[in-house]
Amino acid sequence: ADLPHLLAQALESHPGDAGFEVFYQPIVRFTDGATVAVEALARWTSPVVGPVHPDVFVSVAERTGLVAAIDDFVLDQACADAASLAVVFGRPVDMHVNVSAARLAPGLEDVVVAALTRHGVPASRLVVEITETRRISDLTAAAAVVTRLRSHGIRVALDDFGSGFNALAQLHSLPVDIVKLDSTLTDVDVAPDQAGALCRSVVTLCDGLNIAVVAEGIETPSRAAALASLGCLMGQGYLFGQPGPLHRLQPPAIPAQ
Ligand code: G
Ligand code: G
Ligand code: NA
Ligand code: MN
Repeated sequence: ADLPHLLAQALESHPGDAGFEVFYQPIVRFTDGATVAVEALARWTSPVVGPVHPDVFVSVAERTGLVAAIDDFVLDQACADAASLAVVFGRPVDMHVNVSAARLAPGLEDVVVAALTRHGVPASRLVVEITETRRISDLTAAAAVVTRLRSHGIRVALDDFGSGFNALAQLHSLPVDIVKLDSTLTDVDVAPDQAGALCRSVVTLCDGLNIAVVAEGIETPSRAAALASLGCLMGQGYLFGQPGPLHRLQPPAIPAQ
């Protein structure tokens, strides 16, 4: 089947009626295991070809200029789900949404603020993750958009930090609140080594800039312990939870007395 065509068809009306849904994955504080936030992630089961891997449909969408439609659907659904998420976790949690770096242009602010307003979600609950698959060509223009978002109290994160283009130049130019340390860099052990030294340096660098660090790809308790010992406060990964639909995010059952 012609995936670009199927994707365009799915996104032209209401993506939720064409197999798109939003999964959530917890972001956890290492010290006490509390879920501080969830990341909203797009999933697509095409009515024609079945489940399509997100790496596949996201890259097709980016090539065909459709990724904004996915980002906007996920943003709106995440805002619509904010109240239910607060019920699941017993208190409000922050919500991270991905926004393609190509989307860092004037107009993004209006779309994001409109979604928050539509669903009555405070700006302080939202984190916009800049997901960079292409080089950000104009960092000055991108920084202006980041500043506009932050002027509303929306926080901004650099996603997959360290895996892509120009990580330090981005950190130099973009006034972000959070860095998400890419899983290729969090493959560290408790034993001191070069990988650990690199993680520690990124954490120190971010501390100096008042930027919080979330370590991605935390799959094992030893990795969580290593990152925590390197000064990282938060992590995300299969250890803490797979991405899943809202109805599968359940608080622990109250044990029988
Ligand atoms: O969730 P998973 O690791 O399978 O996602 C694969 C890739 O797709 C990741 O790079 C992730 O950031 C990206 N992705 C998932 N949901 C969205 C989305 O709503 N918008 C954008 N731009 N990228 C997304
Ligand atoms: O690029 P981004 O960080 O937005 O991608 C998030 C995606 O990474 C999730 O949707 C999920 O599919 C994937 N992911 C989440 N936790 C882990 C993990 O512990 N290990 C691996 N390999 N992938 C993960
Ligand atoms: Na990403
Ligand atoms: Mn992300």
